[in-house]
Amino acid sequence: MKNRVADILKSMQIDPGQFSNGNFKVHSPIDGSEIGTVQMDDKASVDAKITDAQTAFLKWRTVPAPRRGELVRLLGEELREHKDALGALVTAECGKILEEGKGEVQEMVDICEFAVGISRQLHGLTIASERPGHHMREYWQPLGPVGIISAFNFPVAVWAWNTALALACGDPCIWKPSEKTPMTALACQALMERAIAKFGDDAPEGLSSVIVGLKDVGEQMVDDPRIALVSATGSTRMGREVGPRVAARFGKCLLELGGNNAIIVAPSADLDMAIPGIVFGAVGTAGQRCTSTRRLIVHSSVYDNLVPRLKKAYKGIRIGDPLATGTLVGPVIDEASYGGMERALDAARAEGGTVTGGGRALEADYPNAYYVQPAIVEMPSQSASMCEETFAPILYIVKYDTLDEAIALQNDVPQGLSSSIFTTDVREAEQFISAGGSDCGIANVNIGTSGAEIGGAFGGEKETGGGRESGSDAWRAYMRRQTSTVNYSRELPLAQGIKFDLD
Ligand code: UN1
Repeated sequence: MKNRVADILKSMQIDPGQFSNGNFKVHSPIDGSEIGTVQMDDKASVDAKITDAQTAFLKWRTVPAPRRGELVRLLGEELREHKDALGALVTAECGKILEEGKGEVQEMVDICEFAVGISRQLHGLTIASERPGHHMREYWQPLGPVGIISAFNFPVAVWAWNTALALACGDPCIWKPSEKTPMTALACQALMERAIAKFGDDAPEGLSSVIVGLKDVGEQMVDDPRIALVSATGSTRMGREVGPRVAARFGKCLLELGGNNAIIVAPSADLDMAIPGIVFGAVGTAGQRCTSTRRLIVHSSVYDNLVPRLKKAYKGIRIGDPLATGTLVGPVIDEASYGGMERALDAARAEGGTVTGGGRALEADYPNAYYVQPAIVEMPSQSASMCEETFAPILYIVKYDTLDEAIALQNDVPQGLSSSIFTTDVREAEQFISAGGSDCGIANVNIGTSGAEIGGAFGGEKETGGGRESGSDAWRAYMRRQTSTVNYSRELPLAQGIKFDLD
């Protein structure tokens, strides 16, 4: 695997030698082998990077936004050029199949293009003033350095969603990637540096940097008051630590945490569409997307038709080397993740569930990697273990009789990221996306829960953390709102009609 990774790096004109003298080993989940080493940051180097970002901010905020967008355009070009190689590096480091690795890089290209447009649209409002001869306006100003914390499962796209918008908005970025995927992060930084070199002098030193390390360097970034916004993607447990720490210093936080996403399959559902949608949602990325389908809420009239067809589809899923063509499910990230899956399946059994699948796969071929058989778990009712997010390919199935009951089940978990319904009944579809319907940030009809496009705002409610990234007006999180009232008259009337006469 090491040689393969070296070839991938070389094809991006990145010297593999830079991954040979570090003090931290990186392993591929594909076969568990070491693929390189990286140098960890320490307290002093993290501090220096934050200082540089703060200095960079003072300059970058004055560069006109459409010019800032030009840097993002150049980054997008680099990513487009190296899509296949970066996609393969993502696969080698996090184990998702190559199609999904490349798809992730495509998402990066898409957000760059979106952010270039946004760089000409950082618009505020004009607001009617109650005072004669006054104008009231709202401006959006650059915020300050943005700290990005990302997870192993989307090792590069999450950075791009944040960085593309943050740079267009006038904010330098410091990225703390997962310690499981530092090489893809450093490769992205190399592409960013190339884009900066092409862009020219307006880009100050320290505009984009990566900090490599464990929890301590992340905490240092989270606690530093110079980091204006902490955008953190990962588990709810991580968010529970990060959120209050940032709040304690009145910093801003954008949280993208756990999901526990359900698909409702209604009596009128087109099962030929629903089945591939469910399978991709549940086993894609080996169940390690925050948008993965974890629960299936099936109308009792279609249950006996759908579930056997699903089990048959699961039997045909090709598990194996995610770099090989035709593989649909690669390994889970590590042993702990496999253990978590097994524990969740045991808990489901104890709660009366019937498990089909599960267990380790390909152990003889890959003794040091963790391939698993995706599992379907038929549950008598929505139990406690179904309310937890296990980052593995487990799909729990429960029955329902009325749509109200299905929506209540869908909403009755602590997380609120993504949801969907398969129905051909317009009344049901509209009810699902009404005020009394799904309580999630994403509510889809006749597509699965995962695979959101970048044009929409991405994120969710409740324990998902409430943040929104990517499209729509998510750019506003990276800016500070400024209300400005200008008096162009020769009088000084006070608001609320207050008289304050000096004689
Ligand atoms: C994540 O799993 O962290 O909707 C993000 C999707 C992707 C993003 C997932 N566009 O599945």
